[in-house]
Amino acid sequence: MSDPRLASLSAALPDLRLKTEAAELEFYGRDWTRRWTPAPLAIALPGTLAEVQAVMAWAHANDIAVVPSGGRTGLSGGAVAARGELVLSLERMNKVIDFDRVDRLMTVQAGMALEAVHNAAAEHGLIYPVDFAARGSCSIGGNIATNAGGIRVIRYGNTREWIAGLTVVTASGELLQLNRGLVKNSSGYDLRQLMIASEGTLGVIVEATLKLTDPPPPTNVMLLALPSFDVLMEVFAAFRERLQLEAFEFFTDLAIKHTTAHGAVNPFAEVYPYYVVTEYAAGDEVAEAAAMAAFEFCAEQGWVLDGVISASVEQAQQIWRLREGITEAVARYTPYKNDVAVRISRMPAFLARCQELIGGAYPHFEVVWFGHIGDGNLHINVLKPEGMGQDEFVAQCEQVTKLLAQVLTEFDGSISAEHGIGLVKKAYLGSTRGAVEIAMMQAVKRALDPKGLLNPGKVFDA
Ligand code: 2HG
Ligand code: ZN
Repeated sequence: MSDPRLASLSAALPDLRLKTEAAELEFYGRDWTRRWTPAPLAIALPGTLAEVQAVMAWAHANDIAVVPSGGRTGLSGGAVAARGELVLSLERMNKVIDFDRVDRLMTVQAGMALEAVHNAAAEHGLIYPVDFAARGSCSIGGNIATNAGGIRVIRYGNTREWIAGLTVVTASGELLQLNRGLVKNSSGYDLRQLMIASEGTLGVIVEATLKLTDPPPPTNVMLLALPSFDVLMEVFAAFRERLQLEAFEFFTDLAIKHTTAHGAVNPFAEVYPYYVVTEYAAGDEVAEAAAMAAFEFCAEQGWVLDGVISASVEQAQQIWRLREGITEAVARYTPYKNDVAVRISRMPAFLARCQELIGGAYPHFEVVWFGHIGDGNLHINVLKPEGMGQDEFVAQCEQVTKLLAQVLTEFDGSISAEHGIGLVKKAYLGSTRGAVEIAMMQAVKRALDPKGLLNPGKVFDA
């Protein structure tokens, strides 16, 4: 055992799985940001709720900081352990605990992968509708800790909407049962909602009771080619007026260049400047006709240049790969990411300002634009040029993010739409939240974690 402090943990919990090998510390100490050098004290992998409580009680008694850990697919450094923290991985706690057909609720352990949650819901003929590309690797606990969004928010909302109850272990190892699956509960503060998006700074989410719903009617996927950024919101409005949208996503020619280089197939013979992937209910002739009408209307206006409708599930998946594959396709350029949001109605003006700012600031960098345009959520990935040092690159990008943060304040937007603040956006929290609000959040943190041991330094410095 490398660190003498761990001896007392092993003595107290002889059955606890603990990892201390260098490769394991490296693996569990980082997330997808790859910006910080992992340096955890050790990795604890509890198998039961009681073990999680005991680990937290031990950490509390010994003043050891703890980083709760799921699939570590986060993009904001929220799950990074670079300062000698104990990583508390929930990966072994990955089972369905309960399903109730009348309540339409499924209780799962936090370490379950999102895709496994989807599959478990499907076994009961229902869906858990939150979905995004990292579904195979991310964990439901991490989704809740960041209030994950994704590609179906336009139809179903964020993770927050789908959580009917949480079991949480506090900083000192006590157990909280929050909301217990109730639909109605006006009995004071909703601590369940406080835990959602708290990024592991207020408690360790160990179990979650998820709401399930009916599967959507059959859907089709349409890929559209657009001539310019300016018509994007017009196309969105035209489609939303005529169709029940399940998703409405946008990306650029640069994005498609990278995803096709990574194995995705572009069904168009030409390369166009902008693209939309939309999925919509298409169960009958009326819906099919509405989809065609939306397309033809946009084509007549000159807002779309070309389009393809999926004719099979495989083709729908192929189209989705063009959008969902972007993060993976650009990962080798260690992108600097911004994940910003404004009200949907302000999107056109905001996009114009962003294009002006980003286009002017990075003429020497490749910038990949994409996002959940129907949610007012834009992803901006600046790709690190080959040969440029990581620190120099990040320093240049941070200068522009400062300006972007000012624009966001002007637009009443958010510096993080769905990825969280973590370490990456900590310096910009003030662009989105007022000073009084941040002081109150810090007070909440102190009340729930007086020793400041839960994921310290993430979101803000307490
Ligand atoms: C997505 O929408 C994810 O695909 C990742 O939120 C975004 O890589 C990104 O910047
Ligand atoms: Zn996204």
